[in-house]
Amino acid sequence: MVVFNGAAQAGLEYLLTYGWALVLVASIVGVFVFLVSPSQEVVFSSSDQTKILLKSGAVSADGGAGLVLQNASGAAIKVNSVHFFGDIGPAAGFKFNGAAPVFPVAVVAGGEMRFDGLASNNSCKSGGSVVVVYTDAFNYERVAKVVCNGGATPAAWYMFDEGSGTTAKDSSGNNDATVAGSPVWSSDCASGKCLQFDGSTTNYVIKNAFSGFPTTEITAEFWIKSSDATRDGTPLSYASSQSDNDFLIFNYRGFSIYRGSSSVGTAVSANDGAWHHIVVTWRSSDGQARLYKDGARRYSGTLAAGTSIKAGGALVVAQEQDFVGGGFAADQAFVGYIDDVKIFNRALSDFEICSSCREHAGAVGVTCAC
Ligand SMILES: [Ca+2]
Ligand SMILES: [Ca+2]
Repeated sequence: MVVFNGAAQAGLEYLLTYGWALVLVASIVGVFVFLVSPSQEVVFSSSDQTKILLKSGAVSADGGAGLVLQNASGAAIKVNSVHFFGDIGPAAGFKFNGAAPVFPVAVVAGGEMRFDGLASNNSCKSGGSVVVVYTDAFNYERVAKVVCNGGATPAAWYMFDEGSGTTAKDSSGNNDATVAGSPVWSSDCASGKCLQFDGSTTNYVIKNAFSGFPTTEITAEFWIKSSDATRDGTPLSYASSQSDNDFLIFNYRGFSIYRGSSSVGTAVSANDGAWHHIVVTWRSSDGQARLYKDGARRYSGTLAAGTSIKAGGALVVAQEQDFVGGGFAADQAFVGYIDDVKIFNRALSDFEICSSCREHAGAVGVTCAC
């Protein structure tokens, strides 16, 4: 029961009677502020943020020739205006889908929005964002904001597209790794080539010592496919002189996240024989630990608040380390396929992780649940 005194009751009645007018005035003021202050940060409802997506990842949008967004709204839209924040652009000669933009520009469902001639070409990693104002299929004007991967410099990005050899190139340029043993280079992948592991302790990918491993905030993401029902398959382990489980994603039959001597169980599995996008984030400040599966946040808890991962350790893909760079056990080895492993120095947002899921979901028949 809520009891109002006379003044509050009068205020409530006033709000109920005239609230619509206040909302209208606030909306007009908001639109006006947006129009006159394009550099101002704008906050929009999350429902609209999934409609316009960075098409091919947060670092390189299309391989060096511009920035590509996608109309993921499920219907044709009309783009009324585009606003860039941060140092993205546009510069002289700015083009939208190959031509000088004359708004509104129609974009079919699933269609591309390709921006060329940007001031900081192809750099939707520089802390910027793109705001797209568009009219949807119901003739409503909507606003979608695409946040670039600001501040999240990848500490490593293994695409496993080499297809042969003993080097797994780090596309971020920091930590090329060694492919040990004889995992199979496969074409059944989320993107390009990937590696298939058979669960033997001699097959893995290692970077020892890893340069610049995140210490107080991290995102680890990868695509995996496994149908193994017997092992505590480990996609990723980082061991340091501080702990052999300094940062560990353990057991695809029911993932646990280890942070040194602490761990949490998520009860989320990924061994049903289908591809899955798995992302784990952790930050020291409040211990927030999250696990995402196929774009959806499936676990959120608290883990090792106030502690730090120790730099200078070893990152191993497909084995669980019991000392730095070794101590593998067959019953904890990964069986199956791994592709597109990324490590970031920041806990990525729900939106960024959703965008990352959609990057390769279509190729492997995954519907991102976000
Ligand atoms: Ca790949
Ligand atoms: Ca261990």
